[in-house]
Amino acid sequence: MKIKEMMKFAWDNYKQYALGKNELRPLTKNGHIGNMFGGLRGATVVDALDTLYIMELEEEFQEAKTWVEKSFDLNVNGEASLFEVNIRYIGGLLAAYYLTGEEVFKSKALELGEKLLPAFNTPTGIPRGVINLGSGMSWSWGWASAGSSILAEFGTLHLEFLHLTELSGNPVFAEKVLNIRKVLKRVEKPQGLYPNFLSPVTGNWVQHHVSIGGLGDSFYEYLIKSWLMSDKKDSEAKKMYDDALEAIEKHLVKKSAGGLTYIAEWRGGILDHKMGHLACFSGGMIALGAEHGGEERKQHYMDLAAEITNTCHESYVRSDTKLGPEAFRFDAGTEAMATRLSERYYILRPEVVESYLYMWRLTHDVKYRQWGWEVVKALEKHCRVEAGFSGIRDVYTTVPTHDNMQQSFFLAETLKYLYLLFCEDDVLSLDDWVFNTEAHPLPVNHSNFKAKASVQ
Ligand code: DMJ
Repeated sequence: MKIKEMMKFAWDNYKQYALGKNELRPLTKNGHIGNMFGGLRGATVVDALDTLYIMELEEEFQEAKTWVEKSFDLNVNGEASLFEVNIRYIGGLLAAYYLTGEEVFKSKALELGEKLLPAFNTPTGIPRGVINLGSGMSWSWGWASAGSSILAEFGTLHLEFLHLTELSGNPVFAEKVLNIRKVLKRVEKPQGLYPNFLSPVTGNWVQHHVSIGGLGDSFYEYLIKSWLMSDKKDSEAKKMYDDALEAIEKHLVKKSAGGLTYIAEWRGGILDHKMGHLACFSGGMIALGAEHGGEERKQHYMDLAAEITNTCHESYVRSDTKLGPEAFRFDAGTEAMATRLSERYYILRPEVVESYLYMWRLTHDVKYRQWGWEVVKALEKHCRVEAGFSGIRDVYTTVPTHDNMQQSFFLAETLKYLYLLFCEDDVLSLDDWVFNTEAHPLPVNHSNFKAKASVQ
């Protein structure tokens, strides 16, 4: 199948030119380390493990596993993003463990999980965003206002941390994330909305910026997925999700003059009529949550999910490359297109195909497969280069302007979601698995669950 070939191509080039670095630079044919993972290496290896396994790229999976066994060093120093390490490394290792039953993935996940714990040593227990994995020192991002922590960062730990407790028998991981929820339940929500910046010292909001895109996004995703992962027992998470979505719909969901439904951003009560590529995951999330409401509610949310997914598809269709920009706007006569030069890029992000996958699984409307195939063709045409896949700087021109970066989430998410879109529903069934925000599958806590649950 075509998408399997794309994965093999992405992996082989990473292996040849960048194995042990974090990402491949496909134009210059070398590796990129970056500063998100605090000295950890091999982000692409760990992010790719489960995709290689699911696609039955056996030799390539063994190569990746051998690197984890022999070269993945956790005794590192440097500034790491708690969020990124959790979603990519812990998520990737946990998924690899659950799919294969191989102990090495479990022990690395647990060891790394321990190293993240000092970030929670704050007056409220809300973790800070940056941690030195060697010293355990932690601090807030310099760019986050007044030393605040970010909703999408501290709100995107729950799934992985519950599994760390489950696998280690150590309650500390679950305690940390349950405490985060307690703080969030207690704090007053303006109009029922959750702003993106919270002080880890006082537990109060620092700025009233609300977004279902960057800075907010996966917090909402983890609420509904916490409920699903608990086999629908965690009704507190479901209630928080339902209430949040209701507030979002009331205050943020809008329809453009041309009839496109979108989710705006909110700055202290003023709407910014912009939707980020990141926000396009929400079509899939709303559909996933809708599946489990009452009949009327369910139809309402399925319609909303379909409309948002359609809008995100429009942001792709209206570009010359048929790939969508980083952000698109609905103002001054613009509909679903970027208006600023700085928002025209596409960095191989997954959110739009992620929504196609959920919409396909939940409706079986063939248009979602067709839309996914449009993306496959566009990736091949505009992002495939001699030594891998690259992001592009401007989706509105077909003259190639590559950014020389093969993001690890392209292998973890974009290719995985595209592949699953063309598989039968029982390959990683949504009844048995939830995908973390980096598309790493974690098993639903059915009482009869065993590690190495079958993928089929
Ligand atoms: C990924 O690391 C995750 O999907 C995250 O939730 C958002 N950003 C990237 C992909 O765009």
